[in-house]
Amino acid sequence: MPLDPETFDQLLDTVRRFVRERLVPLESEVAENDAVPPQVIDEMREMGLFGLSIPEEFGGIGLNMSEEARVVLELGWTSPAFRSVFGTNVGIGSQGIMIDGSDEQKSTWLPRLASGEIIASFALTEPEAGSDAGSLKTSARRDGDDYVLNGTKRFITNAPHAGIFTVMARTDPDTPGARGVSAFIVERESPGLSVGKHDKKMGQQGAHTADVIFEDVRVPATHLIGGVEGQGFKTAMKVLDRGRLHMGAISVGIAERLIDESVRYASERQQFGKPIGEFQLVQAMLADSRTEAYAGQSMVMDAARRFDSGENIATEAACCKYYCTEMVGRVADRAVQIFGGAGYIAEYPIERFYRDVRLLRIYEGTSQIQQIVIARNMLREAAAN
Ligand code: COS
Repeated sequence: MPLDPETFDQLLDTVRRFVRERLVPLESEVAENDAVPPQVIDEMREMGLFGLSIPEEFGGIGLNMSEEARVVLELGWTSPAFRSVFGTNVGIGSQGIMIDGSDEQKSTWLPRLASGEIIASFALTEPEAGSDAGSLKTSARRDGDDYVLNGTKRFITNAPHAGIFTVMARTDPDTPGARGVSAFIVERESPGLSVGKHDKKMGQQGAHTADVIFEDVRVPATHLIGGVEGQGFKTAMKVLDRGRLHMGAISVGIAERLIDESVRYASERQQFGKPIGEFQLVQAMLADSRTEAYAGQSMVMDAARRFDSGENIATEAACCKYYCTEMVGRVADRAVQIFGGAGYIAEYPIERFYRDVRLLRIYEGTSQIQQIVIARNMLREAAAN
């Protein structure tokens, strides 16, 4: 259910002001300390940001995908580390429960995720199973009323802060590939579950990833998402379809910030006796960035509208993720070029964003995986007709 336009505009305005007035001034501090201040996280809770996509009946704001995309475009104006604080609750951490969870699973967990009381992480990737997610090895062996989980998950966003994990594990050791995989809700406090030290990364300081290790972790059978074995890979793919659209939106948002920075710098910086923005070679870079960001935004909003009308958007979501994350990489590269030497030093935000956006082309499916998804779907459709 979409919000009434007035309420939605108010939300958008509140988020825009919070991002620009509260978060932007904290960017360097967050990058330096590799942490978002707890007080800011409390403010995010109060604003309802953890529950943006969770339906109102479970205590969230219940935005549809088009509305969520517009909010995410605003969030892109600042360091992606801020969005990561609540991003997994809005997206990949909660959506497995939302899409395929039982009524009881929804009413148990969604209100706590919507309020930000607990954080949810999505645990798919393993040391040996990245792009080939269907080959995952973490096992879930049925034992009475429980499953017993063993294995290691890698690069799990928000793992150090998570209260629950959506874990994809193999319930059927005799079925290789996607069909033997099931999805579980696993509580952080479960005996045998440990979280590794958080990884040192190229960028996105303040957002944390870590290994999650399962050693004979007993999970009640009631925590099997949807109560059906063998559906976990499909759940993960559906979660990622939505997540990839969200990634497209965040990329466009960051591109807008970088364009704003680039235009301001090009207007102020003088060389050869005039602002560098008066030189056509600089203008060409600005124009390319504006054109590409506009194309990205149009794609994201179109795919979001189709999603809201019930269409299968697996192809469109992959197109958005692929195009927009590559696009913001080019926009960031041009921003460094326009800033020249200043684009390379840490006093300006450009080099930080340049490093931050590099991850977007990798997580939630690399660009190459998106290409495969798009082309496979095209060929399947052609074969079906
Ligand atoms: N929605 C619903 N079901 C889907 C789906 C989707 N978007 N995509 C695939 N499926 C289903 C398929 O229909 C198939 O079902 P059947 O067995 O009933 O036919 C099943 O899932 C397996 O699909 P597929 O055969 O395409 O699986 P593959 O092992 O070939 O893998 C890719 C497909 C490569 C696309 C998948 O592994 C992937 O997305 N990898 C990247 C993972 C990723 O994004 N990781 C990032 C970490 S998470 S932040």
